[in-house]
Parts: sequence; structure tokens; C-alpha cells
Amino acid sequence: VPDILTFGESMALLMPSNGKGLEYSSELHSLFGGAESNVAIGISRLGGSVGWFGRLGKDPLGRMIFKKLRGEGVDVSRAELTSDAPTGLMMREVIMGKTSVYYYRKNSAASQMSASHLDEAYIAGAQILHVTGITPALSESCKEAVFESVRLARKHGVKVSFDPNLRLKLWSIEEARPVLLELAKLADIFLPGLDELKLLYQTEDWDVIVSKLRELSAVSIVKGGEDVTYVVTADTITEVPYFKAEHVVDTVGAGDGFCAGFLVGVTKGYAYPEAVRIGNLVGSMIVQTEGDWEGAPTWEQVDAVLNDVKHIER
Ligand code: KDG
Repeated sequence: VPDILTFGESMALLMPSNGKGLEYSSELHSLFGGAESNVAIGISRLGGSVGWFGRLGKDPLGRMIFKKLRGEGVDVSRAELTSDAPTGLMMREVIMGKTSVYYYRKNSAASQMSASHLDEAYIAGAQILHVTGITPALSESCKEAVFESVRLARKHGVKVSFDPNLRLKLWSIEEARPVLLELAKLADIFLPGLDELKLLYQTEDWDVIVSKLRELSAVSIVKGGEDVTYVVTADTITEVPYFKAEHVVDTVGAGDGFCAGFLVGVTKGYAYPEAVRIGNLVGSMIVQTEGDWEGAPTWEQVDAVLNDVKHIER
């Protein structure tokens, strides 16, 4: 069993090839995304051992995603291609610097995932189970699957990592809040963004947010600060500075890249602030390439930056 497991919906991603809006673009780039598979690919690129077990349609898009995940070295032995329902799709455009995502995923194969699709022995054998708040927004059965996977992980002493990934196009904050806060309570590692915490706890006040985080048993890694990521434990707050991204091309996927780098750091036995530093670096690298995960670095690339190794052009 891989060290880190994750599951959720992966979708085909279509986006204009030339920075135009979708409405006036005659050519689209065909990619794929999905927060959990983005994390899985990020981990695998860094040399980590990882499995992803979502459901895809048995259709060209599902096969494309399945083969690319396998090609990236992600264990897909528990993933499923079903003829019951299609692979989900999303489209993305960036207009005047504003990113918009459009989902075509209702009743997709992934939305029909349920607790009965979980393999207890597979989960039991991992070190970390990483889940996100996107999956419980997809359907009742998906929500049950997430809670059941977390229950199984806890039963077998597997650490639970949770990124709320609040998606207000999928559910309202009122629907999302109790579910995401419940998952935060069950997690060992909580990976929210600062904006998400403001919405979840209904406050802009950092001190109130910190006191709420300290009611959880998890360590909280708060992304999206002004220029630092925060590590909040029961008695400490550590600020870990960002790496500068020189050429920002596509910001979607930064958070997933962060999670990938951070989780690899944790499985390598690094202290949280050092694992966060790796996460910050991976996030800053991913935004410099089009697509959610294509820019994910190898461990050698990360190591070169961390240890200031000179690049040899030729
Ligand atoms: O974090 C990036 C994801 O948001 C993207 O890949 C799509 O999973 C996705 C979603 O549901 O928004």
C-alpha cells in the first residue's frame, strides 16, 4: 500500500489556448484536474508513494485521466472506470486576471461514489489519508464515503490530512460549514486557506481564528497569508515565508501543490515548518506553468532551490 492515499473527483479540463475567453475561443487545451489527483501527482513527482482511488467514466476522458495518473506513477489499482455515468468536465478561463471555472459534473461517475467503494485494507495500510472538502459537496453518498474513509483511517491509526477546499459553486457556505468543521475536528493535519477560515468561523479577526483552531486536535497549516504560511499548534504560531514565483501563468493548483510538498515533507520526517517550506516552494513552482499540476517539480528540482544548486544550461 502506498504511504499516502487520497480520493475524489478528477475531471477533464478544457481551457482556451491563448488567454481568450471561452465564448470567443475556437481552440481549447485539453488537460485534467481535480484537487486530490493534483495532490497525488505532486507527491509522485517528488518521489513519494501515493495512491488515488476515485471513480471515472469508462469513456475517452476517463481513460485519458486514468492513463495519465498511472503514467505519473500514482497507484490507481483501486480506481474504477464505470459505464454507469460519465467522467466530469470543467472549463476555465482567465479574463482580465480573474479566473472563472465552469463545472459540468452533476451525476458524474465520481458523484456516485459511496462508502461501499472503499477498500478498508488499502486504507489501513497507509500512513496518511488526504481528503478534501470538495468530495462531500458532490452528493450525499460522496459525503458518506468521505466520513467513512476518515473513520476507517482513524480506526487503523492512519493520519488524516484535510484540506477544506471550499467551492462555493458546489454548495453554499451554510451547507458547507458544518460538514467542513466536522472534518476539521476529525483531522490530524488541517490545511485551510485564510480566506476559508474567515468564512468558516465568520470572523476577520486572526486572534479569534487562532483560538478556534486551537480547539481542534489537529495541527493547522494556514495557507494564503500575506507572504507567509502559518503553522498553528496548541502553543506556537510559526510563520514560514513564501518563495517568489517569477512568472505566474495559472494560479489554480497552487494549494494542491502546497499539500503535495508538505505531505512529502511529513512522510520524510521533517518538522512541520520545514515541510511547509517545501510546500511553499512546490506551490510557487506550479503556478508558473499552465494547468493544475503540469508544473509540479521533481525532488531534484526542489532540492536544487533549497540548497541553492546552480542550473547548468548546456
Ligand atoms: O484545486 C484545484 C481544483 O479546484 C481543480 O483541479 C478542480 O477539483 C477541482 C474542483 O472541484 O474545483
